Amino acid sequence: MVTIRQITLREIRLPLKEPFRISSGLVTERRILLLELAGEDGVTTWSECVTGETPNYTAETVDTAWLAIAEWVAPRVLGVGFEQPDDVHPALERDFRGHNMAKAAVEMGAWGLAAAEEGISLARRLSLAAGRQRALRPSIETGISLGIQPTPAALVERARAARAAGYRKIKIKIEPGADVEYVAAVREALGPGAPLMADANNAYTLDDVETLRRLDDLDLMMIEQPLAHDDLLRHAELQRQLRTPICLDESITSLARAEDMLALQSGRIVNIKPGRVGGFAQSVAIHDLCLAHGVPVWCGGMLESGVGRSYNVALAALPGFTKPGDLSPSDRYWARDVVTPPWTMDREGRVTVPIDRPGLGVTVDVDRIEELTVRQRVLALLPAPRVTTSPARPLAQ
Ligand code: OSB
Ligand code: MG
Repeated sequence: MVTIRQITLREIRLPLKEPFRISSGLVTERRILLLELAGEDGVTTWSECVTGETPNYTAETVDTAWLAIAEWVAPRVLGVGFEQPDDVHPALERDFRGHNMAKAAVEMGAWGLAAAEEGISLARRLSLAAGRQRALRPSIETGISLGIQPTPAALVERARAARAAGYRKIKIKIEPGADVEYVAAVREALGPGAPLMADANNAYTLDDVETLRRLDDLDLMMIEQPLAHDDLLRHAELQRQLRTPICLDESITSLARAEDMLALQSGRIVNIKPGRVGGFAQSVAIHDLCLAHGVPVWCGGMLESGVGRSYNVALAALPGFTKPGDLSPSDRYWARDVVTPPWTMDREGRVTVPIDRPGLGVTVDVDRIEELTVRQRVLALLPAPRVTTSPARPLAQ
C-alpha cells in the first residue's frame, strides 16, 4: 500500500556548465521542478518533473507542469491508498488528457515512496512492476548527448573527449545545415568502430530524404526522431528507405503509441523517457512490449538533476535496456549536483545501479536545494473540517 500524504513542490534554478543546443531550442540554465513526497510514518522521498523551460520538446513546460501538478494531479492522489504504485497511472489517466510529465513526476514519486517504505532500491521495486519479476543489470552502459556545435571541428573535439572518457555511445544533435558534414567529420576522426548516432529532434521532413540517405552511409547505430514530434506514418515511410534503424523519442508518448510503432514499422528502436510517457508503469509496459518483440530500448535523458537521474538509472537496469542510455554522470552538466554522492561513470562508460541501497540510492542535498529554490508550494489535503454542532433551533415559521 502506498499513500502520498503531502507533496512539496519546488522550482530550483541550476545553471548548465555549458549551453545545450538541439534543433528545437537552446538551454543555458535549467529550471527544475523537484517534488518532496511524504508517505506514511514519516517516510519521504524526492522526484523530479522533467519538463523543459519552453514547449519545444513536448507541449509541457515548467509552468504548465507546476499548474497541472497543483491543480489536477496532486488532488487525485493525495491521501489515496494505492494497493501498488502501478495503480497510480490509471488513476491519473481517467478523464485527464496529456500533461504526461506532470503526471509522471508524481507517479514516479509513488514508486520512490514504495521503495523507501519497503526498504528496497527503486530498481528492485520497479523490477516487480505489474506483478512480475524481472532481472536487473548491476550497471548501465552510458552514452553522451552532444549539442549542436558551431563547427565540425568543435564537435570532433567533444566527441574525442567523450570517447576518451569511456562513453559507449556518442549521440550527435543535428539539424539542416549541421548534419552530414558534422557527423562525417566525427566518423572520420573516431574511425569505423566508434558507436555514433544522430538525433534530429524533428528537424526534417520526407523532402529531406536525400540528406538522410547520406547519413545512412555513415554506419550509425540509429537516427533518432528525424521527423515530426507526433508522427508515425512518415517515419514508417522513411524507415523503408533507410538501412539505419530509426529510433523514436518524441513520437512515443504511451504504450499505445509504441504498439502503433510496431504495427506500422515506424522505427526499430525506442528511446524511453519516463516523463514523456507518463511515468514508470507505462515505461515498464513499453519495455516489456519491446522486449517481447525483439526491439531494443534505451533510457533517454532530459538534462535531469541527480534526483531525476536516479529514476533513469533504476529504469535502465531492466533487461530490455540493451543500448547505452543518455545517463551522463552529474559532472557532465552540473558544477555541483543536488545529490550526494553525485552520479559517476567508470572508465568503461558504466554507471553503477545502487541495487542494494534502499530508495533512490543517493542522498538528496536538502540544504543545497533550499539555496537554489525560487518558489515552493505545499500540497496537502485540507484537515478534516471540524464538525460543529449548533444547538437545535426551531424552524422559522
Ligand atoms: O531529444 O533526447 C533528446 C535533452 C532535452 C530535450 C531532448 C533531448 C535531450 C537530450 C539530453 O538529448 C540527454 C541527456 O539528458 O543527457
Ligand atoms: Mg531525442
